[in-house]
Amino acid sequence: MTLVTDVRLRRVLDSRGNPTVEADVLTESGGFGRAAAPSGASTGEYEAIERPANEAIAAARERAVPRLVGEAYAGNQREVDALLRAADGTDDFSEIGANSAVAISMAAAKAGADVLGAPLFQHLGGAFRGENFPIPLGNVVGGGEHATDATDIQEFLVAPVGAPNVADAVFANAAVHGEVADLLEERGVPSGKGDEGAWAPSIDDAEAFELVEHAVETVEADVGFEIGFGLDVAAAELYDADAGVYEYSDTTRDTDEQIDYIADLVAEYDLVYVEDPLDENDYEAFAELTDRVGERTLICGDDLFVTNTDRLAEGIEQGAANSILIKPNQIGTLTDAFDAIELATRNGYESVVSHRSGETEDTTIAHLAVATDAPYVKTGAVGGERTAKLNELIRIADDAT
Ligand code: 2PG
Ligand code: MG
Repeated sequence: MTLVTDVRLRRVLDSRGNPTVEADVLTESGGFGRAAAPSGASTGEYEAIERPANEAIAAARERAVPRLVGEAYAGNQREVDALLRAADGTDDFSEIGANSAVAISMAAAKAGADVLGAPLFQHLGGAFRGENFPIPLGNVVGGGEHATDATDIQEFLVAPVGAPNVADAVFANAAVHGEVADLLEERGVPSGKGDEGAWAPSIDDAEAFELVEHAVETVEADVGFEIGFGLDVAAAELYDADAGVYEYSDTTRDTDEQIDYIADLVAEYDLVYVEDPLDENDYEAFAELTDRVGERTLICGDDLFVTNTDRLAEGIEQGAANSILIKPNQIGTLTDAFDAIELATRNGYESVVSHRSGETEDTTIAHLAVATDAPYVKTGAVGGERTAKLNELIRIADDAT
């Protein structure tokens, strides 16, 4: 029933206005799945390779599509993904492009779910999930590679840890985003938005901390539940490897100073989540920071692990971080993403499922987060390509009860 009968690939727009790969997978019994690849800006050095959309499509049509059509079963995800790997023949999907690979992989999963008449999260293993729902991490202020002339720290995230349900959590994040806008207006600070819809004012990190803390307190008082504070430092983008220092607009910090700085921020703002606080090659510094603050917060590896089991295994060995960011396009297939989640879980690491800064209306990550019982899902606070995922989470929760 789930035998793949056609794979169609096309270029569609992503949220930055760039072309990305969309895949349709059709099956024998009329099953249909459609998915599109997201795209990063602050990409990790060790990510699978994204090729220009037209090249990735041409290469996948030549190498992968003939191996799948009439051969693979969309309901058998491991088979589909193994065929994609075999068709590509490299470790990093540099032949067919990780963008073609991930679009086909996710579209096959959706086609498999369609044949079963089940929602994607159930097909992906969510039938036994508990009452938990992933808490959305909402990016409310940001800069780094996602906006010019804004904060050094890439993302100031809010995490409504006390929300009684997913809808209240989603609306709380949007309310903090709105409150930040009011505060900026009161202070006469003009602001556009960055790639993920977060405010990107020309302020320094210290002011951003104060602003977000203030906005969180106001919304907390209003909604009556706890809202935590988190960061994606994206420190690899700040790190100057030759000089061995992290370059901030107003100062530089060597590795020990960076560790102290982050540990102090964790204490001062009671941070519940800190992503990529250190350079992507520095397992040792990650281990030291995790040792210091890992009991009280999640130290998450994004550029450090790039959803890659080899890199995660190294991190586990060294005690670097205590959670991993899961982005299927960093590694190329859903199977690889699941393997990373499984390895993480077996070793007591939490898995946080994430969007990219360049996104489409695709909702796969919302289902992946629910299916794998992720404690957090990082997918912005506002903006159509972000609300696509957030609203899907609300629908999933609604359908499941
Ligand atoms: C990140 C992501 C998403 P990008 O660093 O975590 O927020 O950004 O997709 O640009 O890598
Ligand atoms: Mg990141």
